[in-house]
Amino acid sequence: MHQYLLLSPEVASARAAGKPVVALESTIISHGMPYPQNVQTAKEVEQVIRDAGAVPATIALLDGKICIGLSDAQLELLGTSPDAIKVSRRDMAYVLSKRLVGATTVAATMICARMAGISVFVTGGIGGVHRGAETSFDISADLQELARTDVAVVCAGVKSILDIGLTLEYLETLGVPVVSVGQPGFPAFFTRESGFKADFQLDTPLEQASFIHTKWQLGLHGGVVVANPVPEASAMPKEEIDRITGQALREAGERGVTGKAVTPFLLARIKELTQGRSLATNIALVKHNAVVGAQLAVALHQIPGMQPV
Ligand code: PSU
Ligand code: MN
Repeated sequence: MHQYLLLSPEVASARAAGKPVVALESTIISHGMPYPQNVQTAKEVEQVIRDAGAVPATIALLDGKICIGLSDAQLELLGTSPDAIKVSRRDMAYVLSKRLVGATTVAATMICARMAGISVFVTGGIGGVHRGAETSFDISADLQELARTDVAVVCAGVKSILDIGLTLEYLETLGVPVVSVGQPGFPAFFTRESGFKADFQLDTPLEQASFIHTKWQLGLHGGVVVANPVPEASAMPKEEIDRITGQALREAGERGVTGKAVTPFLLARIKELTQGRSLATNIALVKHNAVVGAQLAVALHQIPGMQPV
């Protein structure tokens, strides 16, 4: 075990018993949703994973340690602390060496999950290529991480705050496969269709597990995007979300929001402009992803040679 890792009692006993574990990120708690829904959702998502036969491990950086699995008090701290730092790959050493409160993004959560031998990670949406990236150079470090770190990331696609077409092009260049679940189309987070197709449709956990195992057996390092569309009943109307996304993007430009503040700003504005309805969609899709991720972890776990090292 790496000296920086600290496993919660639940995760430690899951590992000792050889049970499948699913990683969860903490930026979604600190910077992705408002309090108290953030903490409540985090707990509910963990329970969905338990009910589906796996063990949840929410990841954060606390007191100089990479915490794999968090207590209720630690979830509360992340959900309420204005000082929680959004941590991507470049921020990890700073936050750990300074013993600050760090909420991990998709990129940082992948790194930590890999260190702990966890192969499946569930979130809402991944970062990507921002609109206007040709001048801003704003491309999420999540994409580079997917290129190099061996973790399957279950998400509901990417939000249309991003340039979805360019995000998929970038993933293709990096050799990251994009798999869709239940439909050929790549989902757009709040809505089920982005207008783009995923690379491969794999509907069952067994097919997904076999694909991922084969990739890694081939020595093809890096992640896989498992894109699971929001349930029909929870999806937002496309015209509404497009209009509101446009407004949030204009405001970010007018206020000069840049760097790591861009994504949290857009998420918060979309929530305000939809009077919280986007939050309900967000919560529903993360829970749905938790089911798919837990089933995938169970299936992967049954493949010989896939047990955590
Ligand atoms: N997209 C969402 N919700 C989120 C995020 C992205 O729909 O909470 C968070 C994730 O933690 C993701 C991060 O890894 O934002 C990407 O930030 P950036 O664009 O600054 O790389
Ligand atoms: Mn960015």
